Amino acid sequence: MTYICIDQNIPPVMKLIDGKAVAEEIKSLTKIELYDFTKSNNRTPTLAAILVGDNPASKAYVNNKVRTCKEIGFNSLLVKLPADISEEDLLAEVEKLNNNDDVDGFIVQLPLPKHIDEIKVTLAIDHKKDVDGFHPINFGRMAQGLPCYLPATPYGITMLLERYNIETAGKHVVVVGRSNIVGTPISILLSRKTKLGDATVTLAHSRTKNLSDITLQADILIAAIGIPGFITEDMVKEDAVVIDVGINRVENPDNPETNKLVGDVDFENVKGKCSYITPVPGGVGPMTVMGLIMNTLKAAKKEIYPS
Ligand code: L34
Repeated sequence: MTYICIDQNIPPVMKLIDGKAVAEEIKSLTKIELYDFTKSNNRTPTLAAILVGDNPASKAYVNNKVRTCKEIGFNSLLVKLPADISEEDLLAEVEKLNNNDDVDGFIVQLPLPKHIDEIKVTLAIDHKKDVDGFHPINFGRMAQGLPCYLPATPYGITMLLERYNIETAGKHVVVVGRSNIVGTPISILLSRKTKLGDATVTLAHSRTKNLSDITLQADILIAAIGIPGFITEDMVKEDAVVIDVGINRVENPDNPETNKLVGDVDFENVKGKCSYITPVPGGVGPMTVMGLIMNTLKAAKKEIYPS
């Protein structure tokens, strides 16, 4: 018998984390859950979204959310408001949704125009309908490991890690970026004493010194800074898992009339070095939408807040 000698020094095979495909799997499972829900409750879960102004990126994201609701069979309600709406009038729209019994959960798509205080608006949302998980009650409950709506992007990331059997316990996770909607919550979530946590987390940001010394220690590197191609090959440890949360619109060299979507990671050069990587588009983005959908189903079932 002859044996083929396998070169032990071949580079590791990078595996793509296919957020689009995982989102499709979850959609199928959600349809089954929805069937049971509508049969026993005689109603359909309803998600509402408030979209202020006409920021093209926000429009695209909200449209994805509305389209996904339709595909699954949820009701959706899109409230479009002009960019020059007053804060008072926007707060009145929030109040209407708080009081609308047909609406299980709703979101106010961010960013809002500069003249509106985002914190004030977030605080005005009934935390029981806050399927974005941005209200301090949900955020605080998340930090303490109590039942809550998890913010959609961190929720989506944990679903991807779970689906690809990527262990987090004892791993060093480095998060780059400390926003309220991604960097800060994902760093808390992954450090909690839970199945998808138990990691040692470093939260790095714009004031971090010697950033690459830190990112090079990451078993799992989460980039959420909003700067195209910021994470370069020399910042990534061999075999690391790379989660790219950035969605940046840059000019498309092939067609200057259109925009190209790129992440915070220099994908082409980093992909050969890591064990897993999420692409942009088709990585975290579709899972953010699924995080929101899962929260909406939880809201309809009154799973987090029974009364
Ligand atoms: N209130 N504001 C609120 N809730 C949120 O959860 C968000 N976010 C972020 C911006 N503001 C928000 C989103 O919805 C980012 N985000 C989001 C949602 C969906 C997608 C990306 C970001 C998405 O679907 N991305 C696709 C491509 C979309 C496109 O073609 O533009 C992807 O494949 O990455």
